[in-house]
Amino acid sequence: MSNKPKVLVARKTFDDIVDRLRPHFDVECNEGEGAWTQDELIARLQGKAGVYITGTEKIDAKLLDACPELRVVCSMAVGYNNVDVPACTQRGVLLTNAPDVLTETTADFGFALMMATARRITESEHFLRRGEWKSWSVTMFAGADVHGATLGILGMGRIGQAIARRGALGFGMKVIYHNRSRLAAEQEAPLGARWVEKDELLQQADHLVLVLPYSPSSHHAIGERELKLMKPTATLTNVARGGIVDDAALARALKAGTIAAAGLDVFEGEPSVHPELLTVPNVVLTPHIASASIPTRRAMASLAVDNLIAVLSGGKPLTPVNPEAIAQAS
Ligand code: 8YV
Repeated sequence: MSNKPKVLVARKTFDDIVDRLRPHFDVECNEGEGAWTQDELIARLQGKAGVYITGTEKIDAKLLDACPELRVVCSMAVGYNNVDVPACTQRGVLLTNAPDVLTETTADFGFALMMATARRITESEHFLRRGEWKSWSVTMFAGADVHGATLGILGMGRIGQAIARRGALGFGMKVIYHNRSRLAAEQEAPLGARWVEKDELLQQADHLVLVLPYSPSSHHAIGERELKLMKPTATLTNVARGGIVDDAALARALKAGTIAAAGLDVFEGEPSVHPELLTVPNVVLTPHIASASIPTRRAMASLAVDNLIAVLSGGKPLTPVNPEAIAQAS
């Protein structure tokens, strides 16, 4: 029997990247396409020093208490609302995530989803596929312009700034944003970006894009009141997390024409989607794929693997979320 540390790869991922773990560790992998149940995850984590996860596995106090040998959790996602960070820190378990490597790809997708929503691309494609295109008319699927419009960004972190660059520099958009902290003047200036209060953002944006992390304080940051503040011609795009938008309120707003359209890559309770959202035509729906380009998914996986190797070989984590856990563990 080998005395290499044992690690678990909780979701099927790129074989050649997982193979980089094998010289260092005894590796057990989820070879199925889906996620394990929580009980199975806990059972498979027994005796493991490290685990590779995605943004979906739940790492909570119950799991940590059931897996006392676990020292490090390496996620291939940038968002970590699936992990109870204080519970990890208390138990000396280090969490690493995958920032930066997915910024540009996620921004590409956010911008594409916003454009598809504004220009009614999927709605018109469905119409065409149903064989309903019998004649052409001047106002057929006429939507909103993106170029020159006001781009509102809620959550101006790395991805928010990358979307702002696309809007300001590529499409001549006027950029306004709301974030807990303001960007430095030298970051705002090249984008012509202006910090505004959240209500002003909602009132002024022609296209509002959500890119803020999920936490109890951002739960339902966009609900009925906020949707009513938006322009009836405005679009809403969410590439952040389900739960930031009240999906039931959004479905009602889309039906009532409170806003023009929405583009959603994330949902409350995904992978199930609010049934009313499935019936409204003016919404573009995608299954949480904003970071899903092959090079980026490989970079995310690779960073998680590098973190596992670094930490369990006694080195420094590359992208720690709770570096204070290291002191707690020693
Ligand atoms: C992931 C994401 O694809 O990184 C994140 O936070 O939401 C996505 O890029 C997803 O979490 C699966 O890991």
